[in-house]
Amino acid sequence: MAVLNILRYPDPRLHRVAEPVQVVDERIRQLVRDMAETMYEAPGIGLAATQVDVHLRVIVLDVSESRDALRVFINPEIVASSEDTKVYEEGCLSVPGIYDEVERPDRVTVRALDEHGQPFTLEADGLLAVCVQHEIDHLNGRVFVQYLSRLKQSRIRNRLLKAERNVA
Ligand code: GNR
Ligand code: NI
Repeated sequence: MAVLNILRYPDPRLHRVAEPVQVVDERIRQLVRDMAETMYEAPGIGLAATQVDVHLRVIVLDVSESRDALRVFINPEIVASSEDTKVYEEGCLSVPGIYDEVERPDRVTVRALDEHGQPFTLEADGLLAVCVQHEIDHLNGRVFVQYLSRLKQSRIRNRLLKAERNVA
């Protein structure tokens, strides 16, 4: 097991589009274990492989209070979205310290493979729906700040670049 390094905005690698997993093998299961350890240690409620500089379509997520309900999504696809939307104050492990409102479909149906390569379908609402959409965006190279105004994006970029200089 290993805690992996999480890329931080505005790292250009966060905008790479992840490739589908061809075979769910032991290598993928090891990646899932390392991603889960990284998410719990952070701590966060979700993590996309893109955030740890692995450009494969793999997500881990745990929105439970008790932190004992890991969900794994390989090659996830949103097959249905509700017309009605909800605004939620989002944060991101790749954009530390920044929280802002994002509007998304309130409910989504997701199809994916589990860590054994078995297909499943999940109907998500509430925080689970927010998180799974946020993570699938990462796999498509999209960070939540891209839903905000250009002015906010540029302020966030400058703030994080300055923070980076101060730790180096
Ligand atoms: O830990 C996280 N919390 C969170 C809160 C509101 C909306 C989305 C998220 S996901 C985030 C972890 C993360 O960055 N996943 O990509
Ligand atoms: Ni994120």
